[in-house]
Formats: sequence, C-alpha cells, structure tokens
Amino acid sequence: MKISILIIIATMLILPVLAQHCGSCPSGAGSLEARNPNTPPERSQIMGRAGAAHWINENYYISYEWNKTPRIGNRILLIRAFDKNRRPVTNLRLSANAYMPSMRGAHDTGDKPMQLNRSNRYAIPVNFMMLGDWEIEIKVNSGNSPLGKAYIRLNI
Ligand SMILES: [Cu+2]
Repeated sequence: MKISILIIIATMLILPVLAQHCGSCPSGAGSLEARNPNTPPERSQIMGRAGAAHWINENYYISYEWNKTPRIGNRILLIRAFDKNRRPVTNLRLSANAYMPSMRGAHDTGDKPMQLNRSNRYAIPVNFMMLGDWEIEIKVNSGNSPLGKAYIRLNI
C-alpha cells in the first residue's frame, strides 16, 4: 500500500519534467539537443517542423522554411544557420538533394549547392513534380569539412 502511494507521488513529480521537453518542440532527439547542446544523446538527423532549431553538431544549428506551402510545383527551400550563441552564420556551405524516397533515382535533383541570399538564408529551388513522399537531404560543410547532415521529410 505505502509503496504504491510512493510510486504515484514519484510519477507525479517526474511527469511535469518529461512534459517540459515536449511542450513546444518537434518530436525526435533533435528537440532535446535544441535545448541542451552539451548533452546530445542520439542525434536525430530528421528535422522537425519549419522554423524549429535543429542542431548539426555542438556548435551550429539550422532552421528551414518554404517560400510557400509545399504543393505540386516549384518551391524555394530557405535555411538559416546559427552558432551556439544564436548568432547568424553565413560562412558555412550548404547543399541539398531532393528526391522521393519511394522512387529513388527517378527524379533526384542531385547534391546542389544552396545560394546565400540577401536575407542571409541559404536558398534552393525544389520542383515537386509528383504527389507523394519527398525528402531533402541537406549537407552542411565548413570549408571542405563536413559538419553534418539533416533531412526534411514531407508529403505533398
Ligand atoms: Cu516520383
């Protein structure tokens, strides 16, 4: 009897702590890293929702947005990069490859450099020519050193 009460009390104390992590962040390990870059457990490479911070390594994070809601047709993928002090970073090199995971090879764009635009966003056009599952693989490099990859998954 006493033990079960202790368990209930312990659960009540732990639950709010767990809920904090999931309150306003996307699912996956990436969301935890966004809050605490010093203790990365397993680094998910799948990015969460648009606008959310996604840590590439312990020093840099990126966030993405689309110029318009992705549907059939051309869209522009825009990515901003920041250092761990939340300062915008423009000296990294980003590249992107867009493809349909269920149709690999059919219309992969290939790994293409993203262009830094005047609003300090790395930009690349993506042509969604078919309904279905899409994925964009983003590579982040500092000079010639790869820092990490990130993946945007979506359904058109
Ligand atoms: Cu296709």
